[in-house]
Amino acid sequence: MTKTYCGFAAVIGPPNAGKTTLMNALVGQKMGIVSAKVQTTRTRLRGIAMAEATQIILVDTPGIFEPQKRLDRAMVHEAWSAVKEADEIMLVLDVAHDIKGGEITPQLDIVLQGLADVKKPVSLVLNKIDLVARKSLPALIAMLNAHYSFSHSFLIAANADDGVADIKSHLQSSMPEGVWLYPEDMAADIPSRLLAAEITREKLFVHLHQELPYALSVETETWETHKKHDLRIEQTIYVRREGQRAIILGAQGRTIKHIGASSRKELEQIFDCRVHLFLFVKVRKNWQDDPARYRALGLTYQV
Ligand SMILES: Nc1nc2c(ncn2[C@@H]2O[C@H](COP(=O)(O)OP(=O)(O)OP(=O)(O)O)[C@@H](O)[C@H]2O)c(=O)[nH]1
Ligand SMILES: [Mg+2]
Repeated sequence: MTKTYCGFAAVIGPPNAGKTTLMNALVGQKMGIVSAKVQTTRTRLRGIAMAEATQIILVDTPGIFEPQKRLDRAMVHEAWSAVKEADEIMLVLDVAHDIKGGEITPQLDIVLQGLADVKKPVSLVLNKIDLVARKSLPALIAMLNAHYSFSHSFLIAANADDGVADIKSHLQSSMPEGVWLYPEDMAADIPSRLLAAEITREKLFVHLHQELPYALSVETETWETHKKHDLRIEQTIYVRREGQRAIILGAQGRTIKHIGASSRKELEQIFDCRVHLFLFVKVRKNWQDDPARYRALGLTYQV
C-alpha cells in the first residue's frame, strides 16, 4: 500500500492580511468570506487541500490583534488555538500595511511576540506583493528574519493566485505520515448552516459602512428542503441597537432586500439549487455578552 500523509497547517496573521484569500486559493474554492475590512473571519475554519498522497488540513483563523472586548478576545483565542494543533504555521502579512518604512508595525509586533515561544516551523508569507516595488522585498525578508527565525519565506499575491502553488508544494512535503482525516473529495469542514450565515454576513460587510458589520452576527435558524431540492433558509441578523436595525432594513426595506438577493444568488451557486432566503433582523442588546451566541458562532465564551 502507498503511504499517505496528513497534517494541519494554521494560517495566522494580523487582520486583513489576506489569510482567507490564501486559504480559498489553496483549497481551490470559496470556503471562507473575504472583505476589505479588518476582522472579517471570526472563527477557525478548516479547508482541505489534496496533493497526491498528502492531505493538507488548512486552518483559517481570525486576525490577531490587541483584544479589547470579549468578542475580540474569543477571536484571538481561536487563532492561537489553531497554532497549538498545527504541524506547520503560515504567518501571512500584508506587505504594504504590516511593515512600514522597512520597520515592523505595532500590529505585527503583537503577532511576533505571540510566536516567540512556538517551537514549530513557521513560514513567512509576504502577501499583496502587487502593491509594492519588487526590489524592496529581499530587504524586508532579511529584516523580518532578523526578528524571528522563519523556516521558509514566500512572496505571493493571493488574490491573483501568484505564488500559491509554491506554498502548496512546501506544505505537501512537510506533512507527517498518517491517514487522511477527511474524504478526498471534501473541500471544507464547515457546516452548511454556518457557511450560509457567513455568506450573508459577507454581503452585510459589502452593503453596510463603517462599524456596523462589527455590531452584528448572523445565525441560520431553519434549513429545510422543499420539493425535493429547493432550500428554504431562515436567518436572523442580530444587532445591538434599534438604530442599527433601521439601517439594515433601509427605507422601505430596500437595503435588506439587496443584501438578501445577493446572498441568495451566491447560496444558489454554492449549493447548486434554488434557495428561498428569509432574513430577519432582531435587536439583542447584549449579544456580545451572551454565551449562547458564542456557541452558535463556534467561539469559546470564557477565555
Ligand atoms: N492587492 C491585493 N489585495 C489582496 C491580496 N490578497 C487579498 N487581498 C485583499 O485583502 C483584503 C483582505 O483579505 P482577507 O482574505 O479577507 O484577509 P484576512 O486576513 O482573512 O482578514 P481577517 O479575516 O479580517 O483577519 C480583501 O479585500 C482581499 O481582496 C493580494 O494579493 N493583493
Ligand atoms: Mg479572514
